[in-house]
Amino acid sequence: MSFSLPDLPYAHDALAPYMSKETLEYHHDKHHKAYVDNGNKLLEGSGLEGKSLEEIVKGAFGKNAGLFNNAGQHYNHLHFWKWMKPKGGGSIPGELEKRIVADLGSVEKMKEDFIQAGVTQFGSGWAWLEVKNGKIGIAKTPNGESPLVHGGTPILGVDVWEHSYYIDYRNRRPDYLKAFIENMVNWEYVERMYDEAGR
Ligand code: MN3
Repeated sequence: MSFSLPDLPYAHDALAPYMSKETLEYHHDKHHKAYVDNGNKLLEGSGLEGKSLEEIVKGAFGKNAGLFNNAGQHYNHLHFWKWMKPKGGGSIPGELEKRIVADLGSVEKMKEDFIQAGVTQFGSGWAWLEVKNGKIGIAKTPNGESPLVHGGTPILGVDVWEHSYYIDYRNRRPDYLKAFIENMVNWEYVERMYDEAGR
């Protein structure tokens, strides 16, 4: 396989005012494209050609840093665009909400802990809701890593690299994370990934 850049599933200005057209033009059209282009160059001759994206990410982790960084970020961003939608946030589908309450205490606690994970990820990285050992948990990872390479399956992730929020929020990462969880998340897509991760 080779990597390709998908179109955004909405217009560049569709997430405003929480995430601007300018941010999405840079973040999707330039940053994500660079991961795709560099990933394709580094995939050649890596021995992982022909594998699925998930297999490439796991296979390159700890062995081929250049390929891992670009393929990992390609995987993270493919889902990141779908984890958001216009008029997002709001209510969580019933079955998923029940599991969040059972595993994390309450929806409010989940939101607090998710934001805290993003705030405390020093430098670049991601904060996550993951399924690990059959339970929903909160995680954070540096750079292009994700729960995929730490024994979990991501079901929601937020990019806390400065390129994701600096145009709109400057240094106010907590405000960006609050807007993400309250106004941008596509919970139906989170539910789909949760279902695919197995119960
Ligand atoms: Mn990014």
